[in-house]
Amino acid sequence: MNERKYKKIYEKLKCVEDINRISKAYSVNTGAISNILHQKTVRNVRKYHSRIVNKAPALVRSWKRGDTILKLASKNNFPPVLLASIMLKEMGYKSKTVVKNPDVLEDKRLRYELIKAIEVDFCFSPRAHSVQSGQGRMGEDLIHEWLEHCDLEFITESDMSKEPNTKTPDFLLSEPYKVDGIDVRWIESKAVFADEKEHNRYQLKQFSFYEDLYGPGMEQGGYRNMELNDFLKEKGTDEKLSQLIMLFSEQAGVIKEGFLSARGAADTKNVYGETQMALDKWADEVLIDALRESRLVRWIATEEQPDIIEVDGAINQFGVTIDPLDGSSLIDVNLAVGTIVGLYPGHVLEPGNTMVGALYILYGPLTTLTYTTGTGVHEFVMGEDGRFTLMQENLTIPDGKIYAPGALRKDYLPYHKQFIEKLESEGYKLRFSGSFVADVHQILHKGGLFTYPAFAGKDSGKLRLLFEGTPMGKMVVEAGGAISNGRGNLLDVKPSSVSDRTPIYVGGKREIALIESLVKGSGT
Ligand code: AFP
Repeated sequence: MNERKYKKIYEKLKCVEDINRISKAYSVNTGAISNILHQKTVRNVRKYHSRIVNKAPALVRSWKRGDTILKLASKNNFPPVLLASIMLKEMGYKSKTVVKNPDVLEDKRLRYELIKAIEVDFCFSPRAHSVQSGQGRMGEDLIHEWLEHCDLEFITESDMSKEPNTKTPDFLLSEPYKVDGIDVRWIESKAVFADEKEHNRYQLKQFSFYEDLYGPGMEQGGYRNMELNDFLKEKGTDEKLSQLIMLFSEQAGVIKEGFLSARGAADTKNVYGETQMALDKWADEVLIDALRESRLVRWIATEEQPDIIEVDGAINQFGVTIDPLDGSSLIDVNLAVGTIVGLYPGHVLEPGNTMVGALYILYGPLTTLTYTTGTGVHEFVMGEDGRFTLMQENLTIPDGKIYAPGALRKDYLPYHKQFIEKLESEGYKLRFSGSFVADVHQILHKGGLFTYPAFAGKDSGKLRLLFEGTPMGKMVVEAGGAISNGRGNLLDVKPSSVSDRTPIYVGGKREIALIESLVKGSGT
């Protein structure tokens, strides 16, 4: 982004509600825009802080006359939580304690208004603070990973803090490392990129000190990602749909808790006659209970249930399809598994192209949640606090050469054998884990194709249309790829029952066009 554009955006940005509009107007991603708003807010705080402190008695009087904290904050162009803290101090409260726990306030109005201020303040609320410290840690983890990846020797701040001097950068390199022609000796991670003035302040206060001690260094910032809830709001997502997506995100941690306890096979079979894994059943119960309790959906269909459940007293008409734990047979060998969810405006026995969204939660080295509601595919990572923050927005499937072929080669039908041999002749790399969700996640990030075809004796293949095919197909299509049953778009197929199986080809458009032409040419 050039300086002129940056300055224009900086000028125009007033509040969180502006982020989406300005992001569209300047085609700059929302993460960067919210970063600039954060910079501007910090700048305003520096500029007006002492004036607001001096005004504290007058602010408290206005509040007593009926002005709300939010109104006073917007009138003074000052972050609500900071303004509230200054007023609380003026009223004789220990502001830090009260802001951390507003329930200690006996004054109902003050308590209510403080909670409101905390909810909307995206910069100075305790939650914003925990998000930033989480992002700061994430940033340090990323640099740590990068330094190890580059095989560089370094010591961290915590190692250095054992030394007598007080100020230490996050990382000190044993040998200088050339970055843009400069011999970098230290790296500092900043959770949020600062604006020019703020940066000059760091320079004065911190970096010049490191430079004197260690020589040139580097600042790495900009991990300001949004939390799932904020991101959904900012994307203008339908509120009811957002609530539903948030509900699933909140179950991820609960399901993970079962990974250690619910191991091995259960003594029951599902509608397909397959032995259920204890974790399948655990995840299934967790999700159905949460959905029933919330009444956010009317219809629930899961891979572990024989029939579609209708929820009593549902407050919305949504229907959901769930594969509670895809690849559950891999749990015992500690490979990535996931939860797959399809979101329908009503009953679920409808073609995939009627869906209002889809998501999957992948339990791998990281726990990630990827969703679409028709405006791009966005990926979030679960932090230590169990919350999801943005990792990548607007995922698009790249051209790539990974193939994940299900079924046994001996059972391949002729057109499919031809197809696989063609991909292999073009140097596609085989990556098949046994977990559809994990394999398609890889394809979504690296390009190529996943297939579980029709095979000898099984015209409809193995995988489930409703619980596996359409939700992951919706994601891949939204990311610029395609899904097919070999004859046409799988999202056009209307299911006849929850147990429908289907041949699946999902991935890049080129690969899908190739298999569809081979099937057509085979005349079968
Ligand atoms: P489970 O959920 O029963 O482990 O099945 C996984 C799956 O449905 C899908 O995720 C895999 O791609 C496929 O089955 C693996 O099938 P094979 O075991 O026949 O390779």
